[in-house]
Amino acid sequence: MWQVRSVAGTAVAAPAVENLAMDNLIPVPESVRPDPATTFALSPQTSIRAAGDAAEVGEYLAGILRPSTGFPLPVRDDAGAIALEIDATAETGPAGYRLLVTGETVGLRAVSAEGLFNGVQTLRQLLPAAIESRTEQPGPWSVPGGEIVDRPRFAHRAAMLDVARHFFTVEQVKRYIDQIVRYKLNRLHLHLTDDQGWRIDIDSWPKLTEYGGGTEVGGGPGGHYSKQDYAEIVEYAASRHVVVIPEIDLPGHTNAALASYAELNRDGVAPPRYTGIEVGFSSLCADKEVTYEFVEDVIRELAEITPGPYLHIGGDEAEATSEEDYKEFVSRILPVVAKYGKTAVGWHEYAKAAPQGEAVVQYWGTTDTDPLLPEAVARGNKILVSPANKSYLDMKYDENTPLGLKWAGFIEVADAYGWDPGSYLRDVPEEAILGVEAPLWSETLENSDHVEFMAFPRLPALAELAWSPKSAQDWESFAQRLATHGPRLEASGINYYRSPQVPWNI
Ligand code: TNX
Repeated sequence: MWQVRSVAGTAVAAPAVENLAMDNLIPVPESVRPDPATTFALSPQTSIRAAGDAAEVGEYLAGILRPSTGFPLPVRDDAGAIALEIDATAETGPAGYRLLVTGETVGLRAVSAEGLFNGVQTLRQLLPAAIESRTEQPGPWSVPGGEIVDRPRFAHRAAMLDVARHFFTVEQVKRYIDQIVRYKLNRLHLHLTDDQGWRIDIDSWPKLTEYGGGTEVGGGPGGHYSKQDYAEIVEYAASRHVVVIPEIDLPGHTNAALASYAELNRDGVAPPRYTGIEVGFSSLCADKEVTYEFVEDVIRELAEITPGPYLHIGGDEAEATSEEDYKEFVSRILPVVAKYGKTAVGWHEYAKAAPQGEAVVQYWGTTDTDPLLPEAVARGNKILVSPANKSYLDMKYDENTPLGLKWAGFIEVADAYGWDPGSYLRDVPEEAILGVEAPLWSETLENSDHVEFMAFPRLPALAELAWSPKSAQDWESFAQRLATHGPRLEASGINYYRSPQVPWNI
């Protein structure tokens, strides 16, 4: 990577040429106009100018740049060669940005702090990979000259983490948030409950976590978030312009709740806790009033601690619920979600209960059509696409992948990249697509190393589908650009799969 060049007797490390180009960005920007004759260099004297709402983004940027450069990089409101400016006339849309790199300055403009934050993710990718190191590195710290104007194709660019099958701590979730934002994702869906564990405190039903949270797949100790832990995740996510979407999976996937409260069961007998990986065997009772008292308490308490607009009510694989009960149950809880001020999100089966208006239908099927979808679109629902055979980060890459499942097929990097979220669903027009999600189920995943191995590098592939204009998407180009992210991921300490489809330069 590093060539050592001797200047007047001193050894100076110079970055390899690929770092001095604007063409290795992921997601690829809407427009790039390189100025190859020009380079900006960070120096010990560089300041960051960022005032008002831009200041927090300025501090975030400084936090990335200080450890590896060893430069002080003060954030000031009056002067600085790197300038972050909120400018209502920037014409970059709500989340886009304009980045101009000259010999003397780096100027970033956006209409919002969110836009600046996205621009900062671009700027860090323009610096040498070693910028990601948390220890001081030699530099030099050059940024290639030119101009980038960029904005997202889809407003909703999500990752999902299943903290129910295996529990992940607050620190592990924060780590994942920091990783997904590098690729400009802006939603984190937390799958908080399932057969194997209930992970969020509900004060009015304390045994859910006391007992129902005390195990996980394989019989480990599990764990759960206090409301304060959850608030900490939500706040951390917000500081990185990520909205948390909490999911309580209903009426199936509820063994942890049923095991915690006998009265929720049809026969009044609590089943044992479950640590296997089968699905579709548990159900709340649609014909018991206590079910609705329980669900309302859960939704109310969760809505109270969730500032974001969405509440995900699951609805998938309710194989132990009759069709009639399923529709009755979902129809009764949808108004409860609305009562507590939230927009419902559900796995696509819940569309059987005809949610109205802006409700979000999350498609996880393995084909490009489902009769529920055009009906949902006709009602005005928004469709979130996460086809299991394209976007499921828990599917194995190939038959040799040591982690993951394979029920939806193997998903190599080119498969994750090779579809178009806007036109993939046959009977859904692009205007009805809210965005893209990359779910990561954790039946086989026990730690951050595992999470990262499955997410990287497929998450960057899906992020490009969600952010970049269709016209700029191209597998050959993506694979070349991704290759340059190997050293970047390594410098960041992110584990990843060395896919043979990518010409890694490591
Ligand atoms: C299906 S996809 C599930 C999850 C599993 C996952 C494993 C969906 C909505 N439900 O319960 O964890 O497959 O890939």
